[in-house]
Amino acid sequence: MRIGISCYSTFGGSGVVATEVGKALAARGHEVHILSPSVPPRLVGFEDRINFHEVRATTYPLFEDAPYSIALGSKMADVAEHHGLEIIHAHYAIPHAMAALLARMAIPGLKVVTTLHGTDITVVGSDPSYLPMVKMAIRESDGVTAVSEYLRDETYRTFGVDRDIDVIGNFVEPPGQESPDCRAWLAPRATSVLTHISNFRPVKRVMDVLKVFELVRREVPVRLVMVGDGPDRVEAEAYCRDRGFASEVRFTGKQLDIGTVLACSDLFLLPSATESFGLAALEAMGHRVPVIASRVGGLPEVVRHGVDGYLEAMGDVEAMAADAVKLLRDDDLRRTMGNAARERALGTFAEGPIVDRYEALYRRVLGQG
Ligand code: GMT
Repeated sequence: MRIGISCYSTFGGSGVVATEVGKALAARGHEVHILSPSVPPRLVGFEDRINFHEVRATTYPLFEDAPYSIALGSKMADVAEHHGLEIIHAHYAIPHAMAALLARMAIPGLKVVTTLHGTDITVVGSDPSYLPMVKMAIRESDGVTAVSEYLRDETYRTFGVDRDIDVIGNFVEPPGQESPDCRAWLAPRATSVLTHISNFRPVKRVMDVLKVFELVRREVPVRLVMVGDGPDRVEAEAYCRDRGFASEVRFTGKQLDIGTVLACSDLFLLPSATESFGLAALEAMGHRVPVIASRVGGLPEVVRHGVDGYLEAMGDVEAMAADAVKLLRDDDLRRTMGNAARERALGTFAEGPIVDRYEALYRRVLGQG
């Protein structure tokens, strides 16, 4: 098949999933064209059958903002026409699904598959300034997927659409051979390492990560690694300085090599306000790192409480800290949970069967399945 994949190139789960699906499809012999404002972080290496198209919205003095959605729709139509695309797979509804529907109007026969990732439904999509168009995009796409049952149900509840939505979860590949050298400088003198990875947006509740750490450090020697960047980083760094533990927290900024960080981590913290799936948690699990997270959204579909880690009420930093202390004091329990987490991540959320499901969906919308 010839497939166009549209996604954001910022660090974030939807761009990661889109790129990894594209790479997996290309490895299976399909021709893949990725359309994005810049090269997505996971699109590294030079591989056969995978092509990148940069989308740029030209400005003009009359425009208050450059119309990115129109530029994206035009690029999709152009690539579809000249490379014979059969499908556009839009990752994150806004604006990729709407742009794909415009391209479908321009290129008869082109099919549109939309994958809903989370905030495109739960935060941004339900905002009245976007809701009617998100609803239309869900209704009019030839195929729609959601990354968890929670997100599918939220979509039905919020938009009241009457159509099938396939649940196809996120996936991980078995980790490579990361060298765990970083433990020597991240956690000198046999201290443990807590890790958080996110885009530091309010929905991630990074201040809760720090509050958990603050409680844990009173009980056990520990360091915290904060990977990523975003609007709440400044406040988070200031908090560490004000509370006198800045030297124990490492803010790495955005990192491509999260595998090495996870290979040096003992526990992963994800106390989000909402999370449709929690790809970062799944990646930690793939590295045998137990997860302590909030019991929200799709996280219970990924992390089994008491098996792969612990789920606590959102904002309950005391319970999360108690879980962390328990696990850091009990190497056997931590190892048992880490092994269970890895088995689940690489079993239930293995790449192969999940890419099979996307492939089957493409064939279905093309009338081949
Ligand atoms: O807001 C974010 O966390 C980024 C967002 C994205 O679109 O990149 O992540 C969402 O999609 C990921 C991949 O499907 C999911 O694993 C995340 O849980 C989801 N984020 C939220 O629902 C907050």
